[in-house]
Amino acid sequence: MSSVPVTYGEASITPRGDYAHCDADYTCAQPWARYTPQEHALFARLYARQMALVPGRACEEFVRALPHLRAQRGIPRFDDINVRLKPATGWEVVAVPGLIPESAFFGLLAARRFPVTVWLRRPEEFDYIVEPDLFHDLFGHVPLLFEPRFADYMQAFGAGGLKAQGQHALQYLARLYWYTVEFGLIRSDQGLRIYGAGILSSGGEVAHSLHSPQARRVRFDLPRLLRSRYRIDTFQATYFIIDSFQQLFDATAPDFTPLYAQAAVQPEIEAGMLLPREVDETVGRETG
Ligand code: HBI
Ligand code: FE
Repeated sequence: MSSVPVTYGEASITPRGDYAHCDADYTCAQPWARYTPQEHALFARLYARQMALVPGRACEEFVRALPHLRAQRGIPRFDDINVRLKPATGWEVVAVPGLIPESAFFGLLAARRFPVTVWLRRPEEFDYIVEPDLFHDLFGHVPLLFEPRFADYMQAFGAGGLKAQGQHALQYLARLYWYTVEFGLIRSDQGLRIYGAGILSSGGEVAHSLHSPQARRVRFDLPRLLRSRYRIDTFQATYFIIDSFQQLFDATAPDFTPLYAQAAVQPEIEAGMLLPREVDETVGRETG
């Protein structure tokens, strides 16, 4: 299988990784025995950095599920995580060489199979990497697959992606994925909390997402979100806040076709912009 350029966000990336040995569905074996002590140590350093940041900022469901990864001391075996994940929500972690074409990606999600990249970033990429690597996928995405409602949303998102026709729909679904699964915030009794994997796996964006006065934080509104552009190479300028994972799951229930048609005839909204009369939810709200 050759590595084909994959759209990731609004960019097209020729992914890193060895695609020569993956199956037709892009899954491959996790080369666990080949990870070096240096890679295990780098993974553990990334884990420790995030563990100093996420308590009190990540949603409770994420923090509660983290121990299931058993990843404090180094790279876990995906099969070992699946022993706990499968009974919890029917999901399993599968290994992939890296970014895969949308159709394959949606197909895996629809089957409750979450693709986790097998390669880990280099030490010099400790602070920032554009492409999703093993740490981003495993630490950022897998804990919330233990949360039943969110797990159902991820499966519904995959099924929706398989139904989506044509590029425009994929562009809108990419925005939905970006502004929820990757960079979503959620309201809690203690204030705003993070559930987006792109934030939770980032050294700098955890604080930025909750506290930066440069960012806009608006309530989740699907038609508005589908018009919202984003950047993949900077901290986000706009964050969407959901009230609950149930709200997110319910949003995927209706047929999206009219939503795509509506978004296609309305102007796009640049990242960081507010619509007239749109409230920035951060103002005056305890975001600690
Ligand atoms: N492939 N392995 C992998 N991981 C992703 O997060 C991913 C992908 N392919 C496409 C993609 N994400 C995005 O374009 C989604 O919005 C579909
Ligand atoms: Fe991701």
